[in-house]
Amino acid sequence: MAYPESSQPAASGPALPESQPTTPVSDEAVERQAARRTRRAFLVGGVAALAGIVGWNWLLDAPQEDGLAGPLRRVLDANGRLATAYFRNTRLATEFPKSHAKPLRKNGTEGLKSALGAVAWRLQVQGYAPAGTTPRMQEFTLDEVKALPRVEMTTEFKCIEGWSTIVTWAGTRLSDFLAKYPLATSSGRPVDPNNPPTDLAPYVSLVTPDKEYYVGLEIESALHPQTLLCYEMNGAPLTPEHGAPLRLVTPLKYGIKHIKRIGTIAFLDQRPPDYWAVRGYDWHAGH
Ligand SMILES: Nc1nc2c(c(=O)[nH]1)N[C@H]1C(S)=C(S)[C@@H](COP(=O)(O)O)O[C@H]1N2
Ligand SMILES: [Mo]
Repeated sequence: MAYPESSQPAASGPALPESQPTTPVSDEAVERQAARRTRRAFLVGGVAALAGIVGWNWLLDAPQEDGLAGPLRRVLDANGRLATAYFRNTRLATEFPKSHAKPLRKNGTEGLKSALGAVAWRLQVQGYAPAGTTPRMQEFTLDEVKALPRVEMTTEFKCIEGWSTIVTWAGTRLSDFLAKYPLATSSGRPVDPNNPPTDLAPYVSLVTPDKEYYVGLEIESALHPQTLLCYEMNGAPLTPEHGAPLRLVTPLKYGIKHIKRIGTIAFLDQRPPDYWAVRGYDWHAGH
């Protein structure tokens, strides 16, 4: 199949994603918009400066800790702990207006070839266990996953073959799932940067029910706020080809990591095998 937006044949190995052509806009329209933006920036900037002066005086009046105003010190400490613990090299993927979403092509059928009994399907989760102990196993129905907070996001899905599509996804954050069901820690406590670092599993493995497709993630990616256990695409329930009943969506990574039809999730102390990494692609597959 030839895809017009890709200059690389699909079989030629990893291709860099290309920027997609956007709707052409006249110079005049661009200038009008720029002028509006500048006016708004002045206004927003002025309000921010005022808030800054008021806030700054409040901060300077507060008692000092470590040569820094107390409230500032505490915020920096808390954020610093979280950031250094989990989001050292992280950013957020750009989100788009929902109206930009387009149908996503079907790509990749490993692990989807056998019939899936919708009634029999359960998400199996293997908890993180200290070495030499038997891990906890817990089963979840789709309804239990759907009972968690629903998050919707419109992000760009990028396949390593060189094409991309903006898609609206809905599901639950893997981090929210783990807040309710604390299976990523050996203590069974929710993820918390104040816990000893060894309490948290460094890796996650996701495998289809038939074990034909499998993905490995670092825990930082699994806990990222845009990493979803996803059950809806472009406003409709996921179809089997797109990974029903549950797939992974993690928009800072290429499509190869967005495993469709998740059967088992396991929290591990070793980097798990990954379908495309064992075939020569980068294990992290970030972009
Ligand atoms: N189970 C499973 N998940 C998979 C694949 C696969 O072959 N099997 N292919 C991956 C690749 S390479 C891509 S680009 C996306 C495509 O998702 P889509 O079919 O919903 O577009 O699924 C990913 N997840
Ligand atoms: Mo892909």
